[in-house]
Amino acid sequence: NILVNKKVSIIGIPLSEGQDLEGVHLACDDLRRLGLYDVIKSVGWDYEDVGDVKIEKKKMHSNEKKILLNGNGPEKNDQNGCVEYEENNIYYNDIKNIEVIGKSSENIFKQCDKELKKKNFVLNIGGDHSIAFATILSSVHNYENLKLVWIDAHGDINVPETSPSMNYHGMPLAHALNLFKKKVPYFEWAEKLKHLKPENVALIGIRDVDEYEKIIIKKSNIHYYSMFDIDKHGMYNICKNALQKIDPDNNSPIHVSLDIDSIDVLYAPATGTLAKGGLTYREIHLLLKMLADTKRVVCMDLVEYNPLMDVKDKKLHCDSLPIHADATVTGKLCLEMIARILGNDIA
Ligand code: NNH
Ligand code: MN
Ligand code: MN
Ligand code: MN
Repeated sequence: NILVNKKVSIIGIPLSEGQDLEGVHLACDDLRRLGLYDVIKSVGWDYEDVGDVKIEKKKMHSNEKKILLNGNGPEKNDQNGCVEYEENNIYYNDIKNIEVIGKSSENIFKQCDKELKKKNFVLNIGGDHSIAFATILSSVHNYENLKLVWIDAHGDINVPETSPSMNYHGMPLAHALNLFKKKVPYFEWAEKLKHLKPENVALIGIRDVDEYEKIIIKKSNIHYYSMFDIDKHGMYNICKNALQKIDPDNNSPIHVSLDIDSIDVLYAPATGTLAKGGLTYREIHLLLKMLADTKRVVCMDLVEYNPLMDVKDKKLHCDSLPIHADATVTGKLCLEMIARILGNDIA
């Protein structure tokens, strides 16, 4: 294992402003209550809970500066696979809650940076997927040649010009890849940082991708695997292929960004943007086990779990982890996945 400490830094990131629903900010406390610490200990790791990152409240401005784009609504050009934008009066500070997200992201970056420097396994519990811009830049900053496995029903690779919702949680992958054409307000702190390279990225599980996002994905040089690819080849082969593509030498550190909506609604009903036809219980466990078996995962984001939407679970005989008896379906799965990525080998 490249992490000799066998210690997990737990970072709670109750940021929910990247999407429209209440509740994702409760996930970290919910998992703490359901047995997060006992689960980590039960698979042979020590832990250090560094608490929650401060989420900055929006302040009122009399003269909010607006950054004007050159854009006329997204315009696609299928022939050469380019996405072109023309004159259109979209302002980057029309991204919903961009002040809260940008300022809080700096706090996230600093906290992750501090924990990664300890050579701990850094577990970032969201919050929505907005947190991933800062966590990934932090991993890129700390680990030479970092690889990223992004597990999601969605691409999260919209740029503001193509976003149908102006919700930032649909954009963090594009932002981390430096695909935004303009500077984003409140993200000045990140402008000089190293960004992610597309050839180091595998996107797995996609099935709900916006029209222009498809073009961005194809054009971007990232490696991507839709649900159809998983249906056709099976998760074992998909994961093997993805790792081979992003890390042919088998020696690089890996950041996993896990959106709970990648998993089928049957097994993970508690998330804001449900998309049918997702990963099965076995598929997500196999994927996480194969990633754990590399012994090179250094950081994981677990995002978009909304405890307010969760449903009651039955206690099953196979629930061997020390999870609280009243755990709900999605909450329990979150803890199982954390155990899995740390290397819970049996069954
Ligand atoms: N693609 C949509 C958007 O950009 C939805 C994104 N929603 C997610 N992403 N949950 O993981 O608004
Ligand atoms: Mn996502
Ligand atoms: Mn998603
Ligand atoms: Mn969606």
